[in-house]
Amino acid sequence: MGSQNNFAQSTLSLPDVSSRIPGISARDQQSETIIPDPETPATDPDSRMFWWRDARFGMFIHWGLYAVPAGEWNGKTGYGEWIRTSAEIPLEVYDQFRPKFNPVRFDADSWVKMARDAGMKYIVITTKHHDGFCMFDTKQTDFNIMTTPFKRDPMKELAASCKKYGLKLCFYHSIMDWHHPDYLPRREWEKNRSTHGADFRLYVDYMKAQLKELLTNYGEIGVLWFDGEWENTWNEKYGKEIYHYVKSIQPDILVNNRVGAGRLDMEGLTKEGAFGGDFGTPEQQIPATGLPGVDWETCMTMNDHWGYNKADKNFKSTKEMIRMLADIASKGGNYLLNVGPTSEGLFPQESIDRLSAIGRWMRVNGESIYRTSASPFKQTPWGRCTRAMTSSGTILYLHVFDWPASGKLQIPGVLNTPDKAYLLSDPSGAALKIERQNDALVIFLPRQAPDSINSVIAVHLKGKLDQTDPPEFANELNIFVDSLRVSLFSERDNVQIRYDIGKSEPSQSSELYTKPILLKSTTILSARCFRDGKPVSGTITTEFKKVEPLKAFNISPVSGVAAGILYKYYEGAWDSLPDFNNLKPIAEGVVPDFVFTPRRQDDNFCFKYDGYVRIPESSVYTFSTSSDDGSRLWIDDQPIVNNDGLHGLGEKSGNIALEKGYHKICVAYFERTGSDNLLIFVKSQSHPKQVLPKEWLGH
Ligand code: FHN
Repeated sequence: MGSQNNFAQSTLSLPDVSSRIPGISARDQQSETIIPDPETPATDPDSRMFWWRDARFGMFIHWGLYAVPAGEWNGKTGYGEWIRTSAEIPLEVYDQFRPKFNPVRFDADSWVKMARDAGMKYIVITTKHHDGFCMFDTKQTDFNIMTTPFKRDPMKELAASCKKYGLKLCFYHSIMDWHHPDYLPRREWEKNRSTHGADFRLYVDYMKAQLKELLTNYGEIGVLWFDGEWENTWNEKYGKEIYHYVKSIQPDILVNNRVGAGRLDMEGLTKEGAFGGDFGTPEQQIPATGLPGVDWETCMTMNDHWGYNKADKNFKSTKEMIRMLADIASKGGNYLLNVGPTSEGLFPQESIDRLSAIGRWMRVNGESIYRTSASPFKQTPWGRCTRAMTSSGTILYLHVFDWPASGKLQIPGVLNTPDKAYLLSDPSGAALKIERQNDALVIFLPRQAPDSINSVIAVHLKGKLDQTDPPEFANELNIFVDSLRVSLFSERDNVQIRYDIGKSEPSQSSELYTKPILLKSTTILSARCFRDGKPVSGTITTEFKKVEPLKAFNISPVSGVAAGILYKYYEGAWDSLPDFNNLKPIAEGVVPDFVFTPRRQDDNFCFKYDGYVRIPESSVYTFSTSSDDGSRLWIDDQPIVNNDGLHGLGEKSGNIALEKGYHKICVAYFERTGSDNLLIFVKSQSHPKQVLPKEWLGH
C-alpha cells in the first residue's frame, strides 16, 4: 500500500549537495532533483550537518547495568538509569549487578533492522551513562561490559550492523560519572566516599582516553551525544577542549550542545553567547515554533523512563509519536526516540510494536519527513506542513491530522501556480483537484482520510515559494484598561495591510493600515495582506477586550505604608512550594525587596514575602518571576504567576488589570540545592519590562 519506499533498499547514502536525492518518492525521482532550500540556508556551511538534517529521525538507546534491577530496588519500582543515586546504592552494592549482566539475547542486527524498519536513519546508544559503567571494551577501567559474563562488545557488533544496514552509529557519553574516583562532586549521600586525591583534570584525561577508543575502534561515528554536563565541576573550557579533541580524531563528527555548559535546562537550546557544539537538545519537549537557523533535536522516551523499567507501562501511542515526528519536522528539528532494552538484550515488546507501526507510516510517507525543511506557515490548524525544494519548484507536504468534513483543504497565502497535488498513500499518484480562491489554494479531498493518524498530501508548486502569512498584531496582550494602540506588521515586504472592524475578511476597499489603531472599547479587528490590489494572505482576526481594573486598596495617605516588604524564612527540603499554613517560620521581619537574607543555609530554604505594591497608573500589568528553583506570585490574593517546581533558572509570567494605587502582593520562593535565583519583573501597557522597583513596595 502506498509508495513502497522499502527500507530494505533505502540505505542512507551520504548525499553531498549536488546529489542530495530529494525527499520525494521514486514516482518523482526521475523528474526532479532536490536543491538546498535557499529560503532556509544552512546555518552551518559545513556539509557535515547535511546527513543529520536529512535524516530527521533517529533511535536513542539507554542500555547499561541499570537494566539488571530494571527500575526496582527495595520494593520500589519507580527507578530508571539513575537508580544508583536515586536509590542511594553504594558502589560496592551496585557492582553486584555486574556478574548478573549477561544479555545473551542481544542481537545487533535485530536492533538495527528494527530502527531501520521504523524509518530511523541513526542510532545514539549509551557507551557510558552517569553510573560510569562502560558498555564497550575499554582499557581505561574494568568497570565495563567485558568484565561481565557477557564478555562481548555490543558497540562493536552494532557498528558492524549499522554499516550493513546503512544507519549511522552515534555514541551517548556521560560527562558526569558516579564511579570514577577523580570525578567530582560525589553524590551528596555518599558521605563515606572520600574525595581525597580526586583530580578532575585526571578525570578529563580519562574521558579523552575513552573518547579516543570510541572514535578509533568502531569506524565512522556520526554524533557524540554528551550529557551530564550540568554540575559545577564542568565548564565551557573543558567543553571546547573535548569538542576540538574529538574532531581532531574524526573531523566530520557532530557534537551536541551538552558538551559545553550553556544548555538552557530541558528546553535544550544554547544560551546566547555560550558554546553550543553543533545542535541543541530539547528533552521531552518540542519547541513551540520553528527556530530558523538553529539545528536542534528533541529526545524523548516512549514511556516515562530512559533506562528499562519493567513496571513502566505508560507508553505513548503510535498516534502521538507519528504526530510528534511530523510536528518536529515541520519546525525543522530531528526526533530522537528512545528505547530502553532489558538486561537480556531485548527491546520491550511495547517498543517493538510502536516501532513497527511507525515504520508502516514511514514507508508510505517518509518522503514528507526526510530531507525536508520547516513549514513556511505560522499556522496550520488542520495539522502540520513540511517542504522540499526541487529543481523545478517547491513541494509542500501537508500532514493532515484533522480531515476536513467539507472535503476541501484551504491553504491560504500561496501565490505559486500549482502543478499537481496527490496523496502519498495513493500508489497511483492520482491528481487531486486544486482551485485558486484569491490568495488561497483549495484542494478537493476524498471523503475519507486515508490515514486516521496523519494523511499526507504532496503539493507541487512551480517556482520558488511565494507564500505570505497573515499580518501579525505586535501587541503581546489583547486586553487593556482605558485605551490601547494596536500595531500590525508583516514579515513580507512589498505588501500592504488592510483591516476591518469585525470578523469579515478584509477586501481591497478595507482600511489601509498606516499607523497604530487607537481603541477605546472592546473591538474585533481583522487584517490581511494585499499586493497590487489583490489579497495575498489569509486573514487574522483578534478581539481586543477592554477590562475593568482591580480596585486599589483604600490606604490613607497619612498612615500610608512603610518601605520594604514583610518576609518569613523557612527551612526544609521541598520539590515544590510547601503549604505555609503547616509551617512555622524560623525568622521573619522586613526586607527592602525580594532578597534571601537573613538565611542560615545555602540550600533547602524557602521565603514568603507579603506586602503592598504601589501601582503608578491604571493599566494591564504583566508580572514575571525568574527563579531557580520554584516561585509563585499573587496580586490581591489572585494567582498571577506559577513558576513552581524543581528547575533551573526559568521565567514565567501572568497578567492582571490594576487600578492606580496600592495592591497586595505575595511572592513565595523555594531553593532545594545548587544555584538559587529570584527576580520579579513588571511591565505595563505604557512601561517596558523592568525589575519591580523596590520603591513600589511597602507593608
Ligand atoms: O540524566 C540524563 C537522563 O538519564 C537521560 O540520559 C536524559 C536523556 O537525554 N538526559 C539526562 C537528563 O537530562
